[in-house]
Amino acid sequence: MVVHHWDTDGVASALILREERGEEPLFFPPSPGRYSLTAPEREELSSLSPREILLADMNLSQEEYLFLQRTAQGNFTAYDHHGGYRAPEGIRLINPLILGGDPGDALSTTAVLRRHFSRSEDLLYWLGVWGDTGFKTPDGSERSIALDRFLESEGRERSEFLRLVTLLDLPYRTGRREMVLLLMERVRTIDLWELLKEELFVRLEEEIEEALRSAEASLLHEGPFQAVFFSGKPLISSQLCRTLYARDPDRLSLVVHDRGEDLQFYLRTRTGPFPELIGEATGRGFSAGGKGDVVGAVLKPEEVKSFITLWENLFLKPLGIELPWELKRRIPYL
Ligand SMILES: [Mn+2]
Repeated sequence: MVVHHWDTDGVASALILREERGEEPLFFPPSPGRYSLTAPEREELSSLSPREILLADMNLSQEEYLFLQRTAQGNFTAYDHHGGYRAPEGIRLINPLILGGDPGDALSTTAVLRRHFSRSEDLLYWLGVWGDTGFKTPDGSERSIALDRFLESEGRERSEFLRLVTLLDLPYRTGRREMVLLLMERVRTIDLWELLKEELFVRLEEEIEEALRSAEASLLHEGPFQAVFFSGKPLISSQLCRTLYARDPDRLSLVVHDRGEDLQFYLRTRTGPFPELIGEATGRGFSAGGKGDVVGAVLKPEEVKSFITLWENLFLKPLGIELPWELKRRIPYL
């Protein structure tokens, strides 16, 4: 069984592990938007009695590592490239960032797997690397040129490759786990490049574009803010926030996604970074993070009020900004 992240790097990493084992695994991604397994997912996972479990592109809680280790009767290995956590005790973990390897091998989990299994820089490697780092890789850089060389050897255009990176990301963006599972079944039987012609993914592309359009239609300009408030399943907050920012980087770009059981908060500004806000928020037990000029948080309804107060005090006040009443009114659970 391969438990894997539901984004492009996670999907490509799961496919590398399938190749390396030379067997058909069960693919078991957690629900999109979640970085842990729900209680029913854990129950299902145990009931499948896997002989071996491989974890790709995710770091879990200590308790969850032990759960997977127990469920696989010790036949458990984790492959990852995220930093900022301790090596879980008694767990086989392959992660150069945690184990003091070369950070250059930690671009993506596909890069970690390439090194670990002595593989070539193939399509799966590049899909993971580009999924995680492509948006911040400048044209003309060494990595970008290496990608072009690879694509030339494959006889493919850069545009086809970029679309493939996006297609592997689409199923999770719908917010529906069954779509990720459908993708994993499809890629067992066809060549990855063939996905570009699959009807299903063209439909998903339209579904996500429609969700982006309708969310954007609610765009508000208030004071120094440009803000979007939306609800529903699609996981499009980070993309929306990046789009708003690109359009007008002088404004504070705010995206608030009411997901029913929780609220996703996204803020991107030229005046980031937000180390004080993120440090204080995580110190108080909020699920918050970010790097550079973006901060994100997933808040339970009962946490919204105290998180927004923290944000006003630690970030807005020092900049002399007051949260406009019209925006305050739109934040659910406040
Ligand atoms: Mn990754």
